[in-house]
Amino acid sequence: MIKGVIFDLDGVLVSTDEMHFKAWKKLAEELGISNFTKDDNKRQKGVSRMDSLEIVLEKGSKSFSDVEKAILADRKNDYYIELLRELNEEAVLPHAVETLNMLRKRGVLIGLGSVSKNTPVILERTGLAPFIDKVSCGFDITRSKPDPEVFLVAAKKLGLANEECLVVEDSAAGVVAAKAANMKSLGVGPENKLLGAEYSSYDLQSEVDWDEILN
Ligand code: B16
Ligand code: MG
Repeated sequence: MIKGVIFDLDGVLVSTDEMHFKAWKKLAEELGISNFTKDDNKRQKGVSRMDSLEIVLEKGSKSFSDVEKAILADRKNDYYIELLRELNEEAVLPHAVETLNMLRKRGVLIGLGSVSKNTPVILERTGLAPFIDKVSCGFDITRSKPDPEVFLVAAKKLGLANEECLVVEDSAAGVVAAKAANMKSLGVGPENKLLGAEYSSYDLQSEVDWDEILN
């Protein structure tokens, strides 16, 4: 029986994808990489900041030392943080609040499993913080999805066994991480059918039978 649901953040509860894209695109252009596209950005979903940088750099021809790469990743994050200043509750995705309320009413614990180090800021700015029982984010882990660490930490913080948790994800890396954590998953978003999750739906309600999933 499912006693806790662990939500990914970007692309599941909030829409920050466009902000990530704009920030990476700005950095890419400064590096002389003019062909960084939304398809490249799709591959960055659920992937760590440093691994996301590699996806940008592989489109160019210059090589950089580890120190230079760390500076570039910080620069992108500065651009992203600047864009996050505009973030508010309008960025919360359809059915997110309704679903979080429904789960809480049913006594299901709610976890957050995101590799983003901007998770606390995003939860505050969107007003989602009060809906979440326990947060596992980039500050709690050393390995990014597809490693299961972020979900294992979330289950531990919720006080639940791994198999008592369901993961909700919009990225293939996140679904692989859930499987590795011995958790079933619900894939959402435009690619939901392609993610390899046990359940799939465009959003958090339209094709989801929560009674079936939870029991
Ligand atoms: P940051 P998730 C991921 O969040 C994003 O999908 C991914 O695009 C980003 O690179 C990563 O967080 C790190 O985020 O640079 O803010 O620390 O999907 O795990 O919620
Ligand atoms: Mg995501």
